[in-house]
Amino acid sequence: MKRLARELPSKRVAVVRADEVETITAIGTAVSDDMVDAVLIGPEKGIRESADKAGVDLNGIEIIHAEDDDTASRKGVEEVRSGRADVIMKGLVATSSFLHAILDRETGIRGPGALSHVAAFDVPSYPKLLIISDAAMNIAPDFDMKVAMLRNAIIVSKALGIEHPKSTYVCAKEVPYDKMPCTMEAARMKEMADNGEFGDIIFDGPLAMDLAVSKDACRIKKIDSPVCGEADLLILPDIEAANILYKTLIFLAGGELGAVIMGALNPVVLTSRADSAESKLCSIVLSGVVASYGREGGS
Ligand code: COD
Repeated sequence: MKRLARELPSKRVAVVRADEVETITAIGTAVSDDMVDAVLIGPEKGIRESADKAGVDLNGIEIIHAEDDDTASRKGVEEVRSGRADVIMKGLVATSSFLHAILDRETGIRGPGALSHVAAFDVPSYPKLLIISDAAMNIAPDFDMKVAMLRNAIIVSKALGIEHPKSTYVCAKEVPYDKMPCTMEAARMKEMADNGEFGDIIFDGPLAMDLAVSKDACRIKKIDSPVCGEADLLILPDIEAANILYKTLIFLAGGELGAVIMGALNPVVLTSRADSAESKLCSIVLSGVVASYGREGGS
Protein backbone atom coordinates (compact mmCIF):
# COMPACT_ATOMS: atom_id res chain seq x y z
CA MET A 1 0.00 0.00 0.00
CA LYS A 2 2.70 2.49 1.02
CA ARG A 3 4.72 1.79 -2.12
CA LEU A 4 1.62 2.46 -4.24
CA ALA A 5 0.93 5.69 -2.35
CA ARG A 6 4.46 7.00 -2.96
CA GLU A 7 4.24 6.19 -6.68
CA LEU A 8 0.89 7.98 -7.14
CA PRO A 9 0.36 11.77 -7.21
CA SER A 10 -0.12 13.09 -3.66
CA LYS A 11 -3.70 13.39 -2.44
CA ARG A 12 -4.86 16.06 0.01
CA VAL A 13 -6.53 14.80 3.20
CA ALA A 14 -8.91 17.03 5.22
CA VAL A 15 -8.69 15.90 8.86
CA VAL A 16 -11.73 16.73 11.00
CA ARG A 17 -10.77 17.49 14.63
CA ALA A 18 -7.07 16.93 14.16
CA ASP A 19 -6.50 17.93 17.81
CA GLU A 20 -5.59 14.39 18.85
CA VAL A 21 -2.07 13.02 19.25
CA GLU A 22 -2.69 9.63 17.52
CA THR A 23 -4.37 11.19 14.51
CA ILE A 24 -1.78 13.92 14.10
CA THR A 25 1.04 11.37 14.46
CA ALA A 26 -0.40 9.28 11.60
CA ILE A 27 -1.12 12.22 9.30
CA GLY A 28 2.23 13.83 10.15
CA THR A 29 4.07 10.64 9.11
CA ALA A 30 2.07 10.37 5.88
CA VAL A 31 2.88 14.01 5.02
CA SER A 32 6.58 13.82 5.90
CA ASP A 33 6.91 10.58 3.87
CA ASP A 34 5.40 12.38 0.83
CA MET A 35 2.41 10.04 0.70
CA VAL A 36 -0.29 12.74 1.13
CA ASP A 37 -0.82 16.47 1.80
CA ALA A 38 -3.10 17.56 4.63
CA VAL A 39 -5.37 20.33 5.88
CA LEU A 40 -6.09 20.13 9.62
CA ILE A 41 -9.48 21.28 10.91
CA GLY A 42 -10.49 21.86 14.54
CA PRO A 43 -9.55 24.03 17.53
CA GLU A 44 -6.24 25.58 16.42
CA LYS A 45 -4.75 25.67 19.92
CA GLY A 46 -5.53 21.97 20.45
CA ILE A 47 -4.10 21.04 17.04
CA ARG A 48 -0.83 22.87 17.80
CA GLU A 49 -0.59 21.31 21.28
CA SER A 50 -1.21 17.81 19.87
CA ALA A 51 1.38 18.38 17.15
CA ASP A 52 3.91 19.47 19.82
CA LYS A 53 3.23 16.32 21.85
CA ALA A 54 3.47 14.15 18.73
CA GLY A 55 6.65 15.88 17.56
CA VAL A 56 4.99 16.77 14.25
CA ASP A 57 6.25 19.82 12.37
CA LEU A 58 3.25 21.82 11.16
CA ASN A 59 5.29 24.02 8.82
CA GLY A 60 3.55 24.11 5.44
CA ILE A 61 0.42 22.34 6.74
CA GLU A 62 -2.75 24.45 6.58
CA ILE A 63 -4.94 24.71 9.70
CA ILE A 64 -8.62 25.73 9.55
CA HIS A 65 -9.94 26.75 12.95
CA ALA A 66 -13.28 25.24 14.04
CA GLU A 67 -14.42 25.25 17.65
CA ASP A 68 -16.87 22.31 17.80
CA ASP A 69 -17.60 18.94 16.15
CA ASP A 70 -20.43 20.05 13.88
CA THR A 71 -18.54 23.10 12.58
CA ALA A 72 -15.38 21.07 12.05
CA SER A 73 -17.34 18.32 10.21
CA ARG A 74 -19.08 20.89 8.01
CA LYS A 75 -15.81 22.64 7.16
CA GLY A 76 -14.11 19.31 6.42
CA VAL A 77 -16.87 18.24 4.06
CA GLU A 78 -16.72 21.67 2.40
CA GLU A 79 -13.00 21.16 1.71
CA VAL A 80 -13.68 17.99 -0.30
CA ARG A 81 -16.89 19.27 -1.93
CA SER A 82 -15.00 22.28 -3.27
CA GLY A 83 -12.21 20.06 -4.61
CA ARG A 84 -9.59 21.56 -2.26
CA ALA A 85 -9.13 18.12 -0.67
CA ASP A 86 -9.46 14.59 -2.09
CA VAL A 87 -10.09 12.60 1.09
CA ILE A 88 -11.82 13.36 4.41
CA MET A 89 -10.62 11.81 7.68
CA LYS A 90 -12.21 11.54 11.12
CA GLY A 91 -10.05 12.67 14.04
CA LEU A 92 -11.37 13.39 17.53
CA VAL A 93 -14.86 14.22 16.22
CA ALA A 94 -17.87 12.11 17.30
CA THR A 95 -18.59 9.46 14.65
CA SER A 96 -22.25 10.40 14.26
CA SER A 97 -21.55 14.13 13.76
CA PHE A 98 -18.90 13.25 11.18
CA LEU A 99 -21.05 10.72 9.27
CA HIS A 100 -24.16 12.90 9.33
CA ALA A 101 -22.17 15.79 7.78
CA ILE A 102 -21.06 13.41 5.01
CA LEU A 103 -24.57 12.05 4.47
CA ASP A 104 -26.30 15.47 4.48
CA ARG A 105 -28.44 15.64 1.32
CA GLU A 106 -27.79 19.38 0.78
CA THR A 107 -24.25 19.93 1.95
CA GLY A 108 -22.74 16.44 2.16
CA ILE A 109 -20.71 14.31 -0.23
CA ARG A 110 -23.09 11.44 -0.91
CA GLY A 111 -22.47 9.63 -4.15
CA PRO A 112 -25.15 7.93 -6.23
CA GLY A 113 -24.73 4.64 -4.34
CA ALA A 114 -24.55 3.53 -0.73
CA LEU A 115 -21.67 4.13 1.66
CA SER A 116 -19.87 1.25 3.32
CA HIS A 117 -16.74 0.56 5.32
CA VAL A 118 -14.02 -1.61 3.77
CA ALA A 119 -10.96 -2.81 5.71
CA ALA A 120 -7.92 -4.47 4.10
CA PHE A 121 -6.03 -6.62 6.62
CA ASP A 122 -2.45 -7.83 6.59
CA VAL A 123 -2.47 -10.81 9.00
CA PRO A 124 0.82 -12.66 9.69
CA SER A 125 -0.84 -16.09 9.47
CA TYR A 126 -2.53 -15.43 6.10
CA PRO A 127 -0.49 -15.17 2.91
CA LYS A 128 -2.51 -12.42 1.21
CA LEU A 129 -4.48 -9.29 2.06
CA LEU A 130 -7.93 -10.00 3.50
CA ILE A 131 -10.62 -7.42 2.72
CA ILE A 132 -13.66 -7.33 5.02
CA SER A 133 -16.89 -5.32 5.08
CA ASP A 134 -18.67 -3.74 6.95
CA ALA A 135 -17.17 -3.40 10.43
CA ALA A 136 -18.00 0.23 11.16
CA MET A 137 -20.79 1.91 9.21
CA ASN A 138 -23.85 -0.13 8.25
CA ILE A 139 -25.37 -1.55 11.40
CA ALA A 140 -27.88 -4.09 10.04
CA PRO A 141 -27.52 -3.99 6.25
CA ASP A 142 -30.38 -5.36 4.17
CA PHE A 143 -29.64 -7.43 1.06
CA ASP A 144 -29.38 -4.40 -1.25
CA MET A 145 -26.90 -2.80 1.13
CA LYS A 146 -24.86 -6.01 1.18
CA VAL A 147 -24.74 -5.95 -2.60
CA ALA A 148 -23.51 -2.34 -2.39
CA MET A 149 -20.95 -3.40 0.23
CA LEU A 150 -19.62 -6.06 -2.15
CA ARG A 151 -19.43 -3.59 -5.05
CA ASN A 152 -17.55 -1.04 -2.89
CA ALA A 153 -15.17 -3.72 -1.61
CA ILE A 154 -14.44 -4.87 -5.18
CA ILE A 155 -13.33 -1.31 -6.05
CA VAL A 156 -10.92 -1.33 -3.10
CA SER A 157 -9.65 -4.75 -4.13
CA LYS A 158 -8.96 -3.58 -7.68
CA ALA A 159 -7.34 -0.36 -6.44
CA LEU A 160 -4.95 -2.62 -4.51
CA GLY A 161 -4.14 -4.59 -7.65
CA ILE A 162 -6.33 -7.64 -6.87
CA GLU A 163 -8.16 -7.74 -10.20
CA HIS A 164 -10.26 -10.90 -9.71
CA PRO A 165 -10.86 -11.08 -5.97
CA LYS A 166 -11.91 -14.44 -4.61
CA SER A 167 -14.98 -13.33 -2.69
CA THR A 168 -17.58 -14.79 -0.39
CA TYR A 169 -20.38 -13.92 1.99
CA VAL A 170 -19.42 -15.52 5.30
CA CYS A 171 -22.12 -17.43 7.17
CA ALA A 172 -22.14 -20.18 9.80
CA LYS A 173 -22.75 -22.86 7.21
CA GLU A 174 -21.86 -23.58 3.59
CA VAL A 175 -25.24 -24.73 2.32
CA PRO A 176 -28.36 -22.59 1.99
CA TYR A 177 -30.62 -23.28 4.97
CA ASP A 178 -33.93 -21.45 5.30
CA LYS A 179 -33.62 -21.11 9.08
CA MET A 180 -30.38 -19.13 8.56
CA PRO A 181 -31.20 -15.96 6.57
CA CYS A 182 -27.51 -15.28 5.99
CA THR A 183 -27.11 -18.47 3.96
CA MET A 184 -30.16 -17.67 1.82
CA GLU A 185 -28.80 -14.18 1.09
CA ALA A 186 -25.40 -15.63 0.23
CA ALA A 187 -27.00 -18.04 -2.24
CA ARG A 188 -28.85 -15.07 -3.81
CA MET A 189 -25.59 -13.16 -4.08
CA LYS A 190 -23.97 -16.15 -5.76
CA GLU A 191 -26.76 -16.21 -8.36
CA MET A 192 -26.07 -12.54 -9.10
CA ALA A 193 -22.35 -13.25 -9.34
CA ASP A 194 -22.99 -16.20 -11.67
CA ASN A 195 -25.05 -13.83 -13.85
CA GLY A 196 -22.03 -11.55 -14.13
CA GLU A 197 -23.50 -8.75 -12.03
CA PHE A 198 -20.23 -8.15 -10.18
CA GLY A 199 -17.96 -8.39 -13.20
CA ASP A 200 -15.02 -10.73 -13.31
CA ILE A 201 -14.71 -11.61 -9.62
CA ILE A 202 -14.64 -15.18 -8.34
CA PHE A 203 -17.56 -15.56 -5.93
CA ASP A 204 -18.84 -18.49 -3.94
CA GLY A 205 -21.24 -18.57 -1.01
CA PRO A 206 -22.39 -19.26 1.51
CA LEU A 207 -19.07 -20.30 3.06
CA ALA A 208 -18.18 -20.63 6.71
CA MET A 209 -15.11 -18.70 7.86
CA ASP A 210 -12.87 -21.78 8.10
CA LEU A 211 -13.56 -22.70 4.48
CA ALA A 212 -12.89 -19.16 3.29
CA VAL A 213 -9.38 -19.04 4.74
CA SER A 214 -8.20 -22.65 5.20
CA LYS A 215 -7.55 -25.20 2.47
CA ASP A 216 -7.16 -27.86 5.17
CA ALA A 217 -10.71 -27.16 6.38
CA CYS A 218 -11.99 -27.56 2.80
CA ARG A 219 -10.10 -30.82 2.38
CA ILE A 220 -11.37 -32.26 5.67
CA LYS A 221 -14.96 -31.18 4.95
CA LYS A 222 -14.61 -32.26 1.30
CA ILE A 223 -15.71 -28.86 0.01
CA ASP A 224 -14.72 -27.96 -3.53
CA SER A 225 -15.01 -24.23 -4.17
CA PRO A 226 -12.95 -21.78 -6.26
CA VAL A 227 -12.64 -19.61 -3.14
CA CYS A 228 -11.58 -22.40 -0.75
CA GLY A 229 -8.83 -21.29 1.61
CA GLU A 230 -7.85 -18.35 -0.61
CA ALA A 231 -10.47 -15.67 0.00
CA ASP A 232 -9.45 -12.09 -0.78
CA LEU A 233 -12.76 -10.49 0.17
CA LEU A 234 -15.33 -11.30 2.85
CA ILE A 235 -18.81 -9.80 3.21
CA LEU A 236 -20.10 -10.25 6.79
CA PRO A 237 -23.79 -10.37 7.73
CA ASP A 238 -23.88 -7.37 10.11
CA ILE A 239 -21.77 -4.84 11.99
CA GLU A 240 -21.36 -7.14 15.02
CA ALA A 241 -19.98 -10.06 13.03
CA ALA A 242 -17.68 -7.81 11.03
CA ASN A 243 -16.54 -5.77 14.03
CA ILE A 244 -15.83 -8.91 16.05
CA LEU A 245 -13.76 -10.29 13.17
CA TYR A 246 -11.98 -6.92 12.79
CA LYS A 247 -11.02 -6.76 16.47
CA THR A 248 -10.11 -10.46 16.54
CA LEU A 249 -7.75 -10.04 13.60
CA ILE A 250 -6.06 -7.14 15.43
CA PHE A 251 -5.94 -8.44 19.00
CA LEU A 252 -5.59 -12.21 18.56
CA ALA A 253 -3.97 -12.51 15.14
CA GLY A 254 -1.63 -9.48 15.15
CA GLY A 255 -3.24 -7.95 12.06
CA GLU A 256 -2.62 -4.45 10.74
CA LEU A 257 -5.14 -2.83 8.44
CA GLY A 258 -6.03 0.04 6.23
CA ALA A 259 -9.70 1.00 6.09
CA VAL A 260 -11.81 3.39 4.06
CA ILE A 261 -15.49 4.27 3.68
CA MET A 262 -16.44 3.91 0.04
CA GLY A 263 -19.45 5.13 -1.91
CA ALA A 264 -19.23 8.84 -1.12
CA LEU A 265 -17.96 11.27 -3.75
CA ASN A 266 -14.58 11.05 -2.01
CA PRO A 267 -12.96 8.35 0.13
CA VAL A 268 -13.60 8.75 3.84
CA VAL A 269 -11.15 7.64 6.56
CA LEU A 270 -12.83 6.49 9.77
CA THR A 271 -10.21 4.89 11.98
CA SER A 272 -11.04 3.15 15.23
CA ARG A 273 -9.41 4.16 18.51
CA ALA A 274 -8.28 0.53 18.74
CA ASP A 275 -6.24 0.86 15.53
CA SER A 276 -2.47 1.11 15.94
CA ALA A 277 -0.56 4.15 14.64
CA GLU A 278 0.60 1.91 11.76
CA SER A 279 -3.01 0.97 10.89
CA LYS A 280 -4.10 4.62 11.04
CA LEU A 281 -1.28 5.46 8.65
CA CYS A 282 -2.30 2.55 6.36
CA SER A 283 -5.89 3.87 6.31
CA ILE A 284 -4.69 7.29 5.18
CA VAL A 285 -2.51 5.65 2.55
CA LEU A 286 -5.30 3.33 1.35
CA SER A 287 -7.70 6.26 0.95
CA GLY A 288 -5.11 8.04 -1.19
CA VAL A 289 -4.65 4.92 -3.33
CA VAL A 290 -8.43 4.55 -3.74
CA ALA A 291 -8.79 8.27 -4.59
CA SER A 292 -6.16 7.90 -7.33
CA TYR A 293 -7.80 4.73 -8.65
CA GLY A 294 -11.20 6.46 -8.85
CA ARG A 295 -9.71 9.28 -10.89
CA GLU A 296 -7.22 7.43 -13.07
CA GLY A 297 -8.17 3.84 -13.57
CA GLY A 298 -11.27 2.87 -11.70
CA SER A 299 -14.98 3.19 -11.71
N1 COD B 1 -25.25 4.98 2.49
C1 COD B 1 -25.96 6.02 1.98
N2 COD B 1 -26.85 6.71 2.70
C2 COD B 1 -27.07 6.33 3.98
C3 COD B 1 -26.37 5.25 4.57
C4 COD B 1 -25.43 4.57 3.75
N3 COD B 1 -24.72 3.54 4.20
N4 COD B 1 -26.78 5.12 5.87
C5 COD B 1 -27.71 6.08 6.06
N5 COD B 1 -27.88 6.79 4.93
C6 COD B 1 -28.77 7.93 4.72
C7 COD B 1 -30.23 7.56 4.84
O1 COD B 1 -30.72 7.21 3.57
C8 COD B 1 -30.85 8.84 5.35
O2 COD B 1 -31.11 9.74 4.31
C9 COD B 1 -29.76 9.45 6.21
O3 COD B 1 -28.53 8.86 5.77
C10 COD B 1 -29.96 9.15 7.68
O4 COD B 1 -30.20 7.77 7.71
P1 COD B 1 -30.70 6.93 8.99
O5 COD B 1 -31.68 7.74 9.74
O6 COD B 1 -31.07 5.56 8.58
O7 COD B 1 -29.36 6.74 9.70
P2 COD B 1 -28.87 7.24 11.06
O8 COD B 1 -29.32 8.61 11.38
O9 COD B 1 -29.17 6.17 12.05
O10 COD B 1 -27.27 7.30 10.83
C11 COD B 1 -26.54 6.66 9.84
C12 COD B 1 -25.20 6.26 10.49
C13 COD B 1 -24.21 5.86 9.42
C14 COD B 1 -24.65 7.46 11.26
C15 COD B 1 -25.48 5.05 11.42
O11 COD B 1 -25.78 3.96 10.63
C16 COD B 1 -24.38 4.75 12.39
O12 COD B 1 -24.33 5.35 13.45
N6 COD B 1 -23.49 3.76 12.06
C17 COD B 1 -22.52 3.20 12.95
C18 COD B 1 -21.37 4.15 13.13
C19 COD B 1 -20.49 3.79 14.29
O13 COD B 1 -20.83 4.07 15.43
N7 COD B 1 -19.32 3.22 13.98
C20 COD B 1 -18.25 3.07 14.87
C21 COD B 1 -18.31 1.90 15.75
S1 COD B 1 -18.43 0.36 14.98
